[in-house]
Amino acid sequence: MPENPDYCLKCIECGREYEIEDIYMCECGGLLEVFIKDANLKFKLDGNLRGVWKYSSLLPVKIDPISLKEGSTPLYRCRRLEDILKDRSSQNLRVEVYVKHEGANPSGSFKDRGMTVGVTKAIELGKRAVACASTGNTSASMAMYAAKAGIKAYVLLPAGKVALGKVAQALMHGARVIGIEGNFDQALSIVREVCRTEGFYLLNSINPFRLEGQKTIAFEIADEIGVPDRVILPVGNAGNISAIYKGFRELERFGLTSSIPMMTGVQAEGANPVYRAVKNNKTDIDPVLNPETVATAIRIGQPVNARKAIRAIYESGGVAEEVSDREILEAQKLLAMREGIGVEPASAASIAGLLKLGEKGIIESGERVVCITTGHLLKDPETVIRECGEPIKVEASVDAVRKVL
Ligand code: AN7
Repeated sequence: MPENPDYCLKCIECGREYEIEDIYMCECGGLLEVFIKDANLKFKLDGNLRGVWKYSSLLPVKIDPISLKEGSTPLYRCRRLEDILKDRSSQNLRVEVYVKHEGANPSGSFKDRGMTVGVTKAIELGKRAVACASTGNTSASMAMYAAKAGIKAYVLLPAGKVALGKVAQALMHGARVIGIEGNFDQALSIVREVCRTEGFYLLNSINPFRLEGQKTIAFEIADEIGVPDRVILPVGNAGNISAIYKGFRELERFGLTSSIPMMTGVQAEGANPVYRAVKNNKTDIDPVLNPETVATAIRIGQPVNARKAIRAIYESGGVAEEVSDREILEAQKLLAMREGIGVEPASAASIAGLLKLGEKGIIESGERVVCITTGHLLKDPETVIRECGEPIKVEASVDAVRKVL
């Protein structure tokens, strides 16, 4: 049995606390988060990663988890990236760079950390079906955990705008997959209403329990190398940056660490509401009505967790950055070819952001930086073929092959 903490749901706007768990928003309209009131910590930050449930004494569930052994992802020191940063900067920039590769999770993205907690909560609350809108990875992960739990899964996708690998996963794991003629933001607003009328459990990142699983990214980083100076990650619906920040805050609150990294969010130029809000010193976003980017995972114009994310950035002294599709695709290639780490375009936004912030002098010498690569290369094979071209084809002879070596 998990050693569950004493917790409640708390509104980030008005501070109201709820003991009931089957809600997604405060009555005032504010976002909720799980507030861990007290915990009896049964784990140590000893470098021994054993997955999400190592940290069960800070995870708000009361039953045995629905788990596929998520988490415990590799953290790579990337010395070639360090050299590239130095070469591109004007002032001999010396930065320690790590990549935490969340593509190594069971479904190939960080969403599994959230879904193991979210689907467990669905079972705990007696739900028979879960649902989400998705740019792809959430649906793949939710379908997989719903299959493991033996409950139904309903998925709404922006038709024609989801990478092939993700659709394949949602279908094969048995979700009911519905494409809508609209974007992610519209799909989310529809699925919220459908969940209300049908009694499905909503597993988008507006669900505060899902983010609790994702905060274990912070726990694992601190477990392995201590608290870094900066964490850089792609921002779409803005749940993950909020979750990781919360994770670091909890470690500090419970006396396990004594600092917080600068939370650094990277968006695509065509889907950049959080970047624009931070640039203009605002606490809320103006939606982007027609978001567009090659990084379809983060093709989101109205992130529901924007207010949490913007707080995370301000309170931690971090920044937001935007990168072009070209910068994203170049960073994807660089990481694959120079470090041997294969990621999908959205994940490469974190690397593109690292390089850009290094060149601008915002990242300083001496910093220890962790970039989160959120999803695996195989999620989006079509973009890879468009970038790299088809393999060379020759007749079946040694001569023909030798000619093209
Ligand atoms: C690879 O699957 O929103 O800022 O519906 O798949 O927490 O939303 C995916 C998001 C980054 C952004 N990288 O994370 C979905 C979905 C990858 C992603 C993000 C997503 P959030």
